[in-house]
Amino acid sequence: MTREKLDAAAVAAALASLEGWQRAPDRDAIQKSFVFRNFSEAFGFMTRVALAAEKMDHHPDWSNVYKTVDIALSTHDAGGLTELDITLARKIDACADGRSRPS
Ligand code: H2B
Repeated sequence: MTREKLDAAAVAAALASLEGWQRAPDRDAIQKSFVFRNFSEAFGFMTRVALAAEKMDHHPDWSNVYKTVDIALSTHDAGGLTELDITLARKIDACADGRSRPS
């Protein structure tokens, strides 16, 4: 998978195929908030994401407050969005597996 930066059209096409992900307002990244029923579900989700991210050697920028997990994806080495971020976004959605609701 390439670490080349995606152009604006490629980012737009990728976002159209992803649910709930949007461009970050202040940097070349995409972001999404996940809200779970409780902390256990949020942390279980984070654990699954951590394992998927480690396997890809591609990691999210994220924070957790109680049952909310805020995630931003960007390829630091490339200074912006690459195919790796889109692939990780899909894996993250699979980790949420319908347990989260839109914030
Ligand atoms: N994660 C993200 N999001 N961007 C990167 O550029 C990146 C990463 N680089 N995880 C990886 C690790 C790199 O530092 C290691 C050495 O492969």
